[in-house]
Formats: sequence, structure tokens, C-alpha cells
Amino acid sequence: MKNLLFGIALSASSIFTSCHQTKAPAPYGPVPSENQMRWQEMEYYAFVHFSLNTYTNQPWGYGNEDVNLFNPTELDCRQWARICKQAGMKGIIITAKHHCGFCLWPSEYTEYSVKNSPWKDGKGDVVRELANACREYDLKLGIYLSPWDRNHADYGKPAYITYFRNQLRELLTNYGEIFEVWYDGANGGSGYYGGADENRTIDRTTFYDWKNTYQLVRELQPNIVIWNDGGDRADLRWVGTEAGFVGETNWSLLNAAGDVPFNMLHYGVENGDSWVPAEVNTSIRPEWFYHPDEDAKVKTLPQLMDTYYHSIGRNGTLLLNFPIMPNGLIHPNDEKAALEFSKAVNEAFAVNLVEKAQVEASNVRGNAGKFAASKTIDNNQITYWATDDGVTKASLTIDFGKPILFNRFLVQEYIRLGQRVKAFTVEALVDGKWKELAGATTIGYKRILSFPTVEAMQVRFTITDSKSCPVISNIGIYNAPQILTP
Ligand code: FUL
Repeated sequence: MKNLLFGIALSASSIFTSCHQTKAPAPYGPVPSENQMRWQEMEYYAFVHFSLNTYTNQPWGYGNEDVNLFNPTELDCRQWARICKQAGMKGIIITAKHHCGFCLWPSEYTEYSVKNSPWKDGKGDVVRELANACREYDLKLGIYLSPWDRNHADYGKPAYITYFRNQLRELLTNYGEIFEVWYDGANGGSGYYGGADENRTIDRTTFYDWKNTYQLVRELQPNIVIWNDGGDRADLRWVGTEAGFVGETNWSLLNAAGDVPFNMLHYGVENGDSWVPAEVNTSIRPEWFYHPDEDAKVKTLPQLMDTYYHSIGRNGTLLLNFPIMPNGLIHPNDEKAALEFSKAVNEAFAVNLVEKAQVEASNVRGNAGKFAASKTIDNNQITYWATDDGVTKASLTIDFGKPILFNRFLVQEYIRLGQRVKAFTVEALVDGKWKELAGATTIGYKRILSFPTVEAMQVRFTITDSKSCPVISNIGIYNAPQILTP
């Protein structure tokens, strides 16, 4: 009896020691900043495109459009915010200035703005109204400020940079916290340019002096993330398409210097030296601005679900655009589509079937409880399963205790320690044999795999290749209802 007790005490103390002695894995490669982390966790947020184009039915204004056209009779930013909130979005980015140069706020530095429009007798400020609505609905506010300005006389000359920065200063000082600033890459070409009416080309790599502009942005808004598809490497990257998807392989990495061709934007760079995650921007309609002939072309539920799986489900965020109508509202068809979309996403991921399952790992870092397999199903994003250093192939077996139906597999890496996994598979034990349901490459912040519904009692998630020991924070298995094509 004495020996037995001694044995128990020994093993308890050795577990205790191993827990305390096992160190967390060292970060591998570049890691996200806290601003990038906060942004990534938002997952889903809105764009609104609204400007003089809304009244001229154009995709891009030339810069000579009459300010008197801007007169939204029912503008209600609270309607935008309500819809975005109900749709599960976490913020709204507004086109404060699109390429035509017209400003939705009464900028001190130009006459080409709401202050000279008939709307509210020139006393209105759309950015202010949206900032207030976002505060009311607990949404974050983001700003799109087009670097290309087809109205401004100085565009292409050094004086324009002073103008651009003055505008940035207004926007990043007067409207509270801004979570993201968006610099569109469409740059230079024909325009009105204060009446010059000519073609102006700029050198995208030098003209904007991004380095100093970024510094100003960070001084004014320390919690912001910067998106830029041209110029210097920013905090976030474009994915090389506006069609609503990022690569199946999606590294949140790029190199700080050098060209970024399409394949790098789309897939990231496996051994890139900087953390630059992907944001998938797309519109709920074919175009960015409102065109009445697109009222029947709003994306369908299956299209929006595909977008979801190919953006958020592939380690990206989703920036979904609403074109605002001339009256200042989101069209009812767009509202309906966005709400159906969020309902379908909520239904698909309502019940995580692994929550009551048993999970076992082929290897646990130092056999320590704090890195155990169960950390992937504890509903806590900051705990994780990790393997010993040098173990880059490992599996988790999930046992439901009884056969269940499922068709989605979700997995998340603890990216604060870097993005590591290069390849993995998901199998189910069917009729006593392991059957592969899906195989994929990268994971990153979140990866979701879809496959035909299967019934099984056990699932095996196997990491077949990883840059370093894998660090997995979360696993989910779901039985998503089938979406019927309308
Ligand atoms: C593009 C722009 O040229 C479009 O008009 C739109 O603003 C989109 C989000 O980015 O590059």
C-alpha cells in the first residue's frame, strides 16, 4: 500500500514537473502584429461604394462631374450599419474619396466635396454620419482614400502629396478610431486635373513616398492596419482578383522588397520575410458602384457561400461591398442576400460536433497537459495542441463515441507563433478502413474544408508536412445543411 501510494505520488509529481518544464514552441518565421491579429479576428466586414459615380452610372468618374449631382434624398448610414450588423459583419470601409476626387466629407483642402453639393445645403458629412452609426451599432470604421485623384490640379506633382496627407490627417483625426485604411492601386492616366484635361502618369514606386505616409498614418492611428496593392508593402495584401477568392494555398507571408506578381498575391510566399495576410475584396453585385441594371444581378446564396469558403475558409478575411443607391440607401435585394448569407453561415457552423468527442494525438509536446490534443476543442483560441520540436508529421484522432454525419472540417493554427503547416489530410473511419475525405495545403488563421456528407464514428486529422512543429488552436467538425440552388 505504501509503495502504491508512493508510486502515485511519483507519477503525479512527474506530470507536474513535465507541465512546468515544457516550453512553448519558439515562433517560426514572421508573426502577426497585434493590429494584424485584431484585424484577422474580425473575419468579415463591409465596403460601401458611394460617390458622384452613383449619380452618373459610371464605374470611375473623370473628375469633372458636377457636385450638384450629389443629393441623396434619404441617406441613412444607420440603415447601412444595421444591415452590416445583422449580417454578422464587424466593420464598414467607406469610399471617402474615389478616383474622381469628390470627397464625402467637407474637406478643408478642396472645393470638390459635399460642402458644395445641394445635400443638406452643403452642411452634410457622410463620413461623420457613418462614424456615428458605426459607434451606435458597435462596428469599426475604415477609410478608402484613393491615391489617384482625377479632379486635383496638382495630381502627379509633389504638391499633391501634401494635399493627400492633409486629407489623411483630417480623416484619421476627426472621426474616432479607424481600423483600416485602403489605398487603391488604380493610379494615373487621363483625367480632368483641375481643367488640364490630360493624361498624367506617375511612378507608382516613388511618387507617393509611402514610407512617410505610413508613418503619419501610424502616428495618427496606432491601432490601424494599412491595405495597399501598389506602392510599398503594407500590413495587408490584395489577393490579385476581385472575384472573391484567394489561393487554396495561402501563406500570410510576402517579401518586403521586390515585385509582387499575381501568384504571390494570390498564394502568398511560403518563405516570405514579412507577415502580410490576405484580404478578399469583392462586391455583392458585378460592379462596385450602384447601377440600376444590376438589381437582378445580386450574388446568389450559393455564390456567396462559395465566396465564404474561398476567403474566410482559406485563411483570408472577407470585405464584401454594398453599392449605395442614389437615394443613399442599400438596395433591398442586397440586404436580403446579405442576411440570407449570414443565416446560412450561422446554420452551417451552429453545432461543433467535436465538442463532446475524445481527441488523441500521435505526439504531445513534452507529454504536457497544456499542449494536449484536448486544447483543440476547448473553445479557447489561445490554448493549443503542439508537438515536440522536430516532429513535423502528426495526427489527431477524434472519436465521437457513436457514428455521426458531417461534411465540414475547420482547423486553425495558433498564428501568433507563425504559420507552419504545409500539407494535411482529413480521413474518416468507414467500415473499419480510413478513407480520405479531403487533403489540403496551408491552414493559417482558419481553414475550412467541405466534402460530401459522410457518416463515421472517428475522424483523423493528419499533418503530413510542416515547417516546424505544428501548433493547432482549434478544430471544428460540422454537418452543414445543403444549400439548394435557386
Ligand atoms: C478598384 C477600383 O478601381 C474600383 O473602382 C473599386 O474601388 C475597387 C474596390 O478597387 O481597383
